[in-house]
Amino acid sequence: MKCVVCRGPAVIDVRRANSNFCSDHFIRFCAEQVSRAIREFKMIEPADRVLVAVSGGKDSLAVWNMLHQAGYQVDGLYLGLGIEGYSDTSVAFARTFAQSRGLKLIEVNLPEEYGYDIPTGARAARRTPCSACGTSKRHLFDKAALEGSYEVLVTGHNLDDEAAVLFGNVLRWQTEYLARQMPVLPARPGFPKKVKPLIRLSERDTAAYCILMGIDYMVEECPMSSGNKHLGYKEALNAIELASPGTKSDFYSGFLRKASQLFRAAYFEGSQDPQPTEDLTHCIRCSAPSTSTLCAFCRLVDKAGGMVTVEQRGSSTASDTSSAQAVRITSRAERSARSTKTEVEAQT
Ligand code: Q46
Ligand code: ZN
Ligand code: ZN
Repeated sequence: MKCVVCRGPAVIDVRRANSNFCSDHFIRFCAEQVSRAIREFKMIEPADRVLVAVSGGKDSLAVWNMLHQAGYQVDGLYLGLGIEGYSDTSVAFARTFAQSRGLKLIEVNLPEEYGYDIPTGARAARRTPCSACGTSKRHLFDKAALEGSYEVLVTGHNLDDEAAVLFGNVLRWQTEYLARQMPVLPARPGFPKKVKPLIRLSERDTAAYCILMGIDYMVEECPMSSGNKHLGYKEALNAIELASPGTKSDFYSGFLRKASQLFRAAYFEGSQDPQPTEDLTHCIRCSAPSTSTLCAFCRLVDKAGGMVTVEQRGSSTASDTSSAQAVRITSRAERSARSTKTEVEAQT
């Protein structure tokens, strides 16, 4: 297997691009895909101050590293969810990455600052953990970006994530969600600009990128994710992709090029802003934009806050792995959306 660029030994095949790459050219390929997405969708201007939402996983650390290497001013934001056996470890990966590159990591801790963790808070509020988590993340990411005067909030959603969401929206013809599914949401009063620079890279790409760059990341998925329907959609799309490489990317990029504006036109009468603000008022407690007197986050805090006693949580050290010099990515990686790193076999 030879690199399509330099004819040296390849370490990874990217079947959707019908290409094999050596380590250097794969890293350049990833950087090019990110810069293409940024250019095409006008995601980030050179002078923008950028905040990346960091989970300690491969996608958020990869995008943070790529943006930093591309010369953007980019800080990280970690939200501690208080999930036992997960949050302590994931924050250690985020801290280790930030320290190793001299980057700023802002930390917000739900149990300490708002009195609930996701499992107990969700139970108290009679919500699913991911629903309570989503409300908390949206509110606290927006708040941190606005309070820090960042121009852009970046998330690490990749091609697999976006294709799975699209698949779910199409299966149920959730046309309003289809109208809103964009890799860029413009800034508007009370909300920062939000962008997804990894839409041209797969999970397998970001895992390989991290290993080749020596970035240690949290491999384990959040324990609350089991039963998440998007994991099923990812598996279905991976099966299709295995039989017909490139389908996933065509599905998502074709939607952006050919269909998304039709849904937006139907819902928002030609407006480029897929998040109309006219129905919004302000939360009387936190003044965030809201459709009701109290915003969804403040209602959640009312029900869930005070559910945990704050205890000092020890932070484990970032562990193990990846001093890998070369990697071989097996085709099994295409079959699994859940444990990509276990599918990347390090050749030490
Ligand atoms: S962190 Fe939060 Fe995810 Fe865990 S509780 Fe669900 S939404 S699965 S990306
Ligand atoms: Zn090469
Ligand atoms: Zn509020």
